[in-house]
Amino acid sequence: MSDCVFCKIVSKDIPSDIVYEDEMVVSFRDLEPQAPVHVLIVPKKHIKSLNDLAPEDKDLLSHVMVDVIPELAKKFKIADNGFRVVINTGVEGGQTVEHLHFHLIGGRSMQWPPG
Ligand code: D5M
Repeated sequence: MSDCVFCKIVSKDIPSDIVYEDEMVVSFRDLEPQAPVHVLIVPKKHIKSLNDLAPEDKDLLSHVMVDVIPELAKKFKIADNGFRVVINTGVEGGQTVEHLHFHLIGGRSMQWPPG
């Protein structure tokens, strides 16, 4: 999508601090970090939100959960102490960028409930 900021990061049309990339996803540091470790995992395919997944996206989702998040958690040394994965969805879910993304946040104790 030509006006999507995360598509522009995927295509390298705008810069980002990329920490991981493979054929399905790119991961980069969040511009507004909420913790010592805060990276976004973004599918290369433009999917608007969790509401817009199709059956063919199952491999992508399992890749993110089974491969990418554990690898990044190890890379940033947050696997043992724990971390949080957040998928804000829609207006009331707090989603501000309409391209599906997973926040991987760690390096401090988290609060519950979220704001
Ligand atoms: O989260 C969207 C997140 O995306 C928010 O934490 C800021 C981050 N963001 C927005 N633009 C950029 C760029 N260009 N680089 C890195 N991070 C960015 P949401 O869940 O939609 O509220």
